[in-house]
Amino acid sequence: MMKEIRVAAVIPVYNHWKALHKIAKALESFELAGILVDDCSDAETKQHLKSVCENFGTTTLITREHNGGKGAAVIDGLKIAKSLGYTHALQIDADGQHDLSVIPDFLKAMRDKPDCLIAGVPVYDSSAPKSRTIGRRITNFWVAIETLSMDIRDAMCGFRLYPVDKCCDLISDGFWGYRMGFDIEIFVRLHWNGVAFLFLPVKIFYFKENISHFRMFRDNLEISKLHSLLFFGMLRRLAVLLGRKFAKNKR
Ligand SMILES: Nc1nc2c(ncn2[C@@H]2O[C@H](COP(=O)(O)OP(=O)(O)OP(=O)(O)O)[C@@H](O)[C@H]2O)c(=O)[nH]1
Ligand SMILES: [Mg+2]
Repeated sequence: MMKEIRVAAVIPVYNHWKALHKIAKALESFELAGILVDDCSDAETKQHLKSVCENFGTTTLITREHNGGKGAAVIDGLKIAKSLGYTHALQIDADGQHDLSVIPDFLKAMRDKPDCLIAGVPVYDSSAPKSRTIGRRITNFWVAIETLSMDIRDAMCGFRLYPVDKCCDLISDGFWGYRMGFDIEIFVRLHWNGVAFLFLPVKIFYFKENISHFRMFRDNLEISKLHSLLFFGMLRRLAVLLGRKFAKNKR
């Protein structure tokens, strides 16, 4: 018997509160539950998190005792989603940069292909900083090598709909990066495990008062280190990955 599909949004939160009400309202309008993971935010953000959860009964708040990074928070959210019986988790950034009107498109694609990872391809306007778009291209180049494929059109967009079980299988193995590298690493690892990807466009807004926690030096260093580990990870799996690639091309 097919498992009933249940979706929750998982939102890692670190000192981003301005868009929380708007996000919770959008989730409610799409009849989605929300799991907010507070990663040791400041008192002001905590106050807003509390008020959102009081106002939106479908929103659950998870509080981490130590700041672990975006990845650590998403992992906690995925574990909770599984324990609450959700089959799919929609990861959304808390800063309101994602265009949430695409949620129905993602849900439809997921219902058609429940084992697939449905991921966002960012659509930027002129407000996007050059450094971020260049960094993204470099990462996508490396991800193509690490997966020996062009299957992953974008590995950095934080808007994605995961099949929860497939992610939880990976979580028990541990990750190399728990901060900003996590979004990239989970994609490469899921691809190594044979998960199929489907990409849909998502508009990303860089509004003026946006607060970014992406630290140019620290996070780019983490991401560079991650790519070298993923590259050697690919070499260790080379025979399996090539075998799978040839079998796919033969079909
Ligand atoms: N849990 C947790 N979440 C974080 C941390 N840093 C950032 N986040 C969350 O991760 C998401 C993305 O963070 P941003 O700071 O916007 O980073 P970004 O979107 O990659 O960078 P920009 O494109 O510059 O906005 C948001 O939901 C943040 O609240 C952290 O240390 N812990
Ligand atoms: Mg952001």
